Amino acid sequence: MTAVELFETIRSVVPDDTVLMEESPSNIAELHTAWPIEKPDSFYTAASGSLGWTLPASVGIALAERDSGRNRTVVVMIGDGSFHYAIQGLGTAAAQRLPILYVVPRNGEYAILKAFADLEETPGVPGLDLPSLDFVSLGEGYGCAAERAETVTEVQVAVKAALGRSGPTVLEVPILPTIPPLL
Ligand SMILES: Cc1ncc(C[n+]2csc(CCOP(=O)(O)OP(=O)(O)O)c2C)c(N)n1
Ligand SMILES: [Mg+2]
Repeated sequence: MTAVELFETIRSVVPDDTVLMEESPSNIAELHTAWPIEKPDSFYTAASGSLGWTLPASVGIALAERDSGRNRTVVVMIGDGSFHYAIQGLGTAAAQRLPILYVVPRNGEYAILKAFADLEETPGVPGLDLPSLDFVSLGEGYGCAAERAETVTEVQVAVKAALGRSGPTVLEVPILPTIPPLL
């Protein structure tokens, strides 16, 4: 599945007033293609580009949705690298029974840093691959429901299941890795 296919599939299943959050650096263009932001207060990301904001921020936003009675669905697109910068927020989301859907577009790498390496003409930078990470185990370890989906149909089924839960879900989806041009 491509990143665009993944994002389009999720957009087609969740409610129209869903709050979208993002920390998936190499896929931002695909996300905005598949999921245009048309309403105020419906999209959140870190303006600074610093990793580790979105996951704990999603806990705050979901708490506010519940406390205000607005109860919009919160969906977080978070890269397989970015996932680890403030992962302990998953424990709070689980303890507070917050129905957040965390989607991990798993490309197996720090793709945006490979793009920077291309831009800087520095081939072979070490440490930019992320093999053998098990996001289902990580999610379950923090008390979340967790699934892995590989096809459009599997993603649709998994998202519908997540929407029916009272607590958080981690959904790992392998995607085709791409290195976006930065210029
Ligand atoms: C706190 C912090 N540390 C390091 C970085 C540098 N950095 C920017 S993007 C990135 C990798 C993100 O990887 P992933 O979430 O898998 O997204 P992908 O690029 O693969 O889409 C890193 C380490 C940063 N922005 N903030
Ligand atoms: Mg990645």
